[in-house]
Amino acid sequence: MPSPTTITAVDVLVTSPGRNFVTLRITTADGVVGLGDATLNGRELAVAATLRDHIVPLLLGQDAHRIEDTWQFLYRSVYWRRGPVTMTAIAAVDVALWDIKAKLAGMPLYQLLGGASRSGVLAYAHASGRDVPALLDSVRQRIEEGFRAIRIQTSVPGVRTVYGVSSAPSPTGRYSYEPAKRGPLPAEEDWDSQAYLRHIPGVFETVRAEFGAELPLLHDAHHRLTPIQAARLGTDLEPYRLFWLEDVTPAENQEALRLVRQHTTTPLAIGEIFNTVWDYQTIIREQLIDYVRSSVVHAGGITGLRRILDYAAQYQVKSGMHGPTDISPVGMAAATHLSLAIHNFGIQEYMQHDPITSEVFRTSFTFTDGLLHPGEEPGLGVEYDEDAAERFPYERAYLPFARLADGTIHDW
Ligand code: GCO
Ligand code: MG
Repeated sequence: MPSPTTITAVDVLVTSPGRNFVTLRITTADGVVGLGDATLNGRELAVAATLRDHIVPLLLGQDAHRIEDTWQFLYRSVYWRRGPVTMTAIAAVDVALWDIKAKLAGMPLYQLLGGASRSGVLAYAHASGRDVPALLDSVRQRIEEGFRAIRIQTSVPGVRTVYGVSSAPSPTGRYSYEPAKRGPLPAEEDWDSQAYLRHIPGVFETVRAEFGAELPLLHDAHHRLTPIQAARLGTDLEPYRLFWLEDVTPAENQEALRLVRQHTTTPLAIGEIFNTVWDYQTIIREQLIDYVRSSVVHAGGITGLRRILDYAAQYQVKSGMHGPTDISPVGMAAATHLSLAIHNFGIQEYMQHDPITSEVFRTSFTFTDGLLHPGEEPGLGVEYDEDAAERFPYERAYLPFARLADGTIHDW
């Protein structure tokens, strides 16, 4: 007879309601079900295969209560530790086990993580426009939807397609930018850093003039600048008092931020592509950043991200968890529980999924007056409808890549 908390079934579920998602479902002998998000945009099936072929056999027969031991076992026993595929797979297991533990405790997950440290989680929305009037309309719309913090992305004269800006206005007015395009090959975009650096400060000047000094504004440079260019941008944006400037340089070079930091007081955020606390070692210890962008999904789950955030807390660095549409509703729910509980919460990205996504994922988190709240359901508060999921089979989709005018590949 297995004990009631023995893991008896583990399913890797791939579905595509509007976009691709990978979900891990762990079931115990007593029939308690936990969900984890295993979505890695553009490489979904690599994580699904890691889970299905290598990790599921290790979980069957184990005790679902042993979260820390399972995390350490999966991290250390692989030998080829770290990396996005492995850490996303570990995250999915970790979050599913936390979901089970919280359900068994009869509590929403945030209670197990120490209880609420605040009444709700400040969320920022995306606003974008192909020109400045369209951008101002987009900001107005997000404010009407209740958002109290807004990320600004805009087209750049002379550049055809820019990260974060929809190529056509959505008929519903909904912000519906989705960079991973379905199709056999990735889309090619173009880029010009000088044109971008000339254009962006004027955009922020106009947005500030229109919406006043108090609205928190954010911007994502999406890994495209050299350190000295990034320093210039940070300096030029200082009059507009950004909440943060994100991913100014390619994230893998931690030392690059030393130069940026020497030149500007614009707060910096980085880390959505990081996987472990080791990726943050230099930039947190030297206080080169202000916000940690890692999500629960790509940084080893609640267990992995909490380690990063506890380290960050010693240096007054706060959370700014990644929350684009490629974090599934399961990942968003996990983020909301963790954000409610930790002390060093900063802000939470909330891009909002296409309404069709809710046919597969039923969530209990709410968004009111600019704040997310995870709700009071035991566990994560997410249910997965497998029948609905089967109506949306996986479709290959790639993130785009960028080339400069002379054909050189650039960071996307
Ligand atoms: C953000 C991110 C995303 C990424 C996407 C890639 O700040 O929200 O930069 O939009 O581009 O997650 O999969
Ligand atoms: Mg980003």
